[in-house]
Amino acid sequence: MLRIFLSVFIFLFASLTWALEPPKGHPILVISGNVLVLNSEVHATFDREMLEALDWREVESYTEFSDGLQSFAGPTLASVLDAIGVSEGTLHARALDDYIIQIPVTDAEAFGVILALDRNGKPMRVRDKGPLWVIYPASDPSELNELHSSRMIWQLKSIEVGP
Ligand SMILES: Nc1nc2c(c(=O)[nH]1)N[C@H]1C(S)=C(S)[C@@H](COP(=O)(O)O)O[C@H]1N2
Ligand SMILES: [Mo]
Repeated sequence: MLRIFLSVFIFLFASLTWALEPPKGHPILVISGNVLVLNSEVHATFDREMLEALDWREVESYTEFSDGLQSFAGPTLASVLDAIGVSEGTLHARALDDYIIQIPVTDAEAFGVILALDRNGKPMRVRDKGPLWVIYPASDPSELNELHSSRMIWQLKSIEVGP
């Protein structure tokens, strides 16, 4: 009896911690495909407030595009994937300009990738490569490489999670 009670309790607790509320604000990022936790019929959609509640980091980084060290802030990609139960596979990331690039899920942890919303303390607008820019932090210009640069997709709007 106790065992049944305990498993019901654990199940309820697990489903509570895994629920994802639908966004109240303007949707910024839509993730679909092999996703365990959804907040609409087929997507996990995030607004800024939801992204702010994840593992928020501020990193000083060089990019191929910008001059000198820039400060970027946003949730780690790992925490976004964690929130929707994605632990393996490939992210097919798409930008507003329809640039598409594949990002292995393993990059999230391996390179401390963040989904930057702010640059130098300000939210990035679409004209500043926002609202989301995938950043592979590089504290020295010598750490920049063409593979990671090509995965640093700006104006990111959606991700399809595939095998
Ligand atoms: N949305 C979007 N992101 C993108 C690209 C693009 O064309 N569109 N180009 C990628 C490539 S191939 C590189 S090398 C880096 C840096 O490109 P840049 O030096 O032209 O800024 O951004 C990446 N992110
Ligand atoms: Mo590139």
